[in-house]
Amino acid sequence: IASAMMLAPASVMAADLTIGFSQIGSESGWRAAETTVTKQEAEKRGIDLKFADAQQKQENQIKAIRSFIAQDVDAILLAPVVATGWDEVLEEAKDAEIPVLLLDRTVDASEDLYLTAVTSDLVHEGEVAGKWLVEEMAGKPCNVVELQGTTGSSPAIDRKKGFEQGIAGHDNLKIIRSQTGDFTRSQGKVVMESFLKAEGGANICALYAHNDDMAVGAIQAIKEAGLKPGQDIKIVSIDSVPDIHLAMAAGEANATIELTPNMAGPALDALEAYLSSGTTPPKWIQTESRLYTLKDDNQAVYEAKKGLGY
Ligand code: GYE
Repeated sequence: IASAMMLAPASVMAADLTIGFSQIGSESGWRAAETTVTKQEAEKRGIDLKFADAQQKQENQIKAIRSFIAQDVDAILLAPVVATGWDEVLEEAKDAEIPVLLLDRTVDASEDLYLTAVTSDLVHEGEVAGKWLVEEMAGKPCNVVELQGTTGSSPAIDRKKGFEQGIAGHDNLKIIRSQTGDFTRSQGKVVMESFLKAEGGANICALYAHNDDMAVGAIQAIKEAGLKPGQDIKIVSIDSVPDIHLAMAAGEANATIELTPNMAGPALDALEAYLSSGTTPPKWIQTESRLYTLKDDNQAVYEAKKGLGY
């Protein structure tokens, strides 16, 4: 990194920058919003952004990174679909002296292989969800089903861990089923249908979904089973996309934890400081999370968010 710093011209203006962005895909409304916002943030800075959509496949992300290296871009933004398998290609970027910045997910790789990671505290998000359910159930017995995010992704690992921490010590809450819905509405619906079939709706008291899109799919399944989402089955999820606030305004979901889609703003600010004045950013730039419940004006939140590219 030091050598890259020496090589960076004293005053690298954003207008000169060409940046490669390896995006996972568009599995959720939140992901679509992140793409929209990232393009806006690059535009604002006069950055030439090369965008690559991996359709959820790590091998496509690795190919995209290699292509960016071949093009000798100034930096690479990477939202890593899963946490493992990045060492080799990140070494290649390092050898090419191209800084890599991680967005919204982390990797199990040595910290010297990326400049910084801009993410929320994914464990904390799960913990907030768990603590909300503890308070909501107030000691009453509650069988919980869990829709996990993409297997092997840092949010799926950390949000599961955080939720378990949040409910620890409250034996009235029991996770009776837990399976991946791959962060999508369609899979969220299919897996929730299988939970309802296996357990019977009467035996399920709450759903914890690692993102709102799976919760929205599950709401459909709960309705088709003749049950009332938000009442017969309490629902807590994460992202705070517009449609979950629409569901909450209708009383069909109960809580969501906001994840900002603007990871690129802080990332590009850190990159510019690094390239222009050699300021090395912290390895983790944490974005804030906030809980929304039925106490909030969810219709107003929906109206405010619906135009932001979700
Ligand atoms: O919660 C989900 C998207 O990586 C934290 O990825 C992000 C997650 C987000 O599919 O909607």
